[in-house]
Amino acid sequence: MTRIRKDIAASSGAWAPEVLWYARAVAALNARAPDDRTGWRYLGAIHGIDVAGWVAQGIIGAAADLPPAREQEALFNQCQHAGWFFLPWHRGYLAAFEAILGDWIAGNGGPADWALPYWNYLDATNPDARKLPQEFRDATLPDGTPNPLSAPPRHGTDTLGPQPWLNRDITLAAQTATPLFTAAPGTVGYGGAISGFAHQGNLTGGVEGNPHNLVHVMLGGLGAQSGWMSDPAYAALDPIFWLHHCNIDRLWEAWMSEATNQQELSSAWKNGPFPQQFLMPTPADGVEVFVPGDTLPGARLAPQYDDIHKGTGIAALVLAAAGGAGMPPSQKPPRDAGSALLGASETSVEVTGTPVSASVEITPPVRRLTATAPVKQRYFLNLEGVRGADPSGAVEVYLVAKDGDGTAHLADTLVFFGLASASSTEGRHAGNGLSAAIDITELAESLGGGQGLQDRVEVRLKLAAEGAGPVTVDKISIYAQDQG
Ligand SMILES: [Cu+2]
Repeated sequence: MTRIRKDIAASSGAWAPEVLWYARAVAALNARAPDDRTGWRYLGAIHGIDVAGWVAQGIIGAAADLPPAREQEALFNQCQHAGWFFLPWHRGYLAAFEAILGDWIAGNGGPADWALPYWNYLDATNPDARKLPQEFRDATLPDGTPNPLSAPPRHGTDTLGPQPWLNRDITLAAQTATPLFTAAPGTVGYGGAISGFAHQGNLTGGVEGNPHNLVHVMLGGLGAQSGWMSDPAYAALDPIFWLHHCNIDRLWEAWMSEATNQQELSSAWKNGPFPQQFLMPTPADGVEVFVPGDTLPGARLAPQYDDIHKGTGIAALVLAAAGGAGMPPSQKPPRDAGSALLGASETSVEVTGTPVSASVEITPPVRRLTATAPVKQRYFLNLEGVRGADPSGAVEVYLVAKDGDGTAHLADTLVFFGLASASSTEGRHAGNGLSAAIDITELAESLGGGQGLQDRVEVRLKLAAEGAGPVTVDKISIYAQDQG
């Protein structure tokens, strides 16, 4: 039996059978006990759980309702963010979820091949693509009973795009701008930098930053009182989470279909992480191990999509001779492209609603990164060790021209999904904060009057949302990578 995942917008009119079956399954799984491995709350806790918060919000009655501590240690709080396991972990998670829901649906009169729909929010051919699907907003199901798809608290927007509190749009730029899956230190790769088992790793990947993190926060909102989608310890309890991640997974599938993109295939990645491995429940209430290699095309957890071109930025027809879609071959870094640290700020900065300045002194690298010189380089600005108390944070990053009028130019707005959990010193994998990089090559060159990077780069930081809690940035660094 093959499950084929379809665009939720493809069915004309609301409440297509696959969506109605999804809603019924959500309600049924919600009724299962918190220690039932096939229950809604157990599945959500695999992504993340804040036990005290779940009790306080009435999601569970008491901590004692949860499975034994050893089982929680092994299965809860597994989600992988800010590292190269982000995409394969979430792919295995979706597969386990789809199998469990599909099992209930098939057993209750629904189709045997039910598949999770995806939310194709960047489909330019659909004017309503960015609107939260109607089924996730209606108060009731067609039969008048409460709708579990619209119940979770969402304090952001119903239409994805720039907001007064988040001046950044979702894009498909990562689909064509990042041909390497794994980022060299301090650079942007499609899937993130090398990491171990990391609830919050150390460097966010291109597609994870945008659109993934932005969609979470646009739906959930920013600030202390944000909705579930803005917090990894609650996000997977919101049924829209699964349609969002299904689309992120489809973006990866599309990216891998482009022959010039370089998917990570090392055994450290394919068989990782070690010693702690990824565990998922099965429909029969068992537990199964999976490794990232199981999620690659053709492997046992590979998904099937009706289409991987619409709204993915990857054209259906790629001319082999052109070197790939949207990117001239000269810009593609070689497979083993290294990176070099050019400089870093001396002290940490506290970011609030009022712009704060910091500067990075550039030390020209002693040797070129590769033997072939002269080589054009790309420059990356990194915010490292970003911490804060809000569930997620958003920081506007500006570069300031040294000469001239000193105008600040927006380089990017970085969204840090799971800020609080990455800052908490409790738990096994947290406490180091989050890191993200921005490719500043073009902006730095225009500010430097064509002379490349200036000796001293002036950076200005400010929170995107008014009233959000302060964010600390441990270090601002600049890395260079040969353009190849
Ligand atoms: Cu997510």
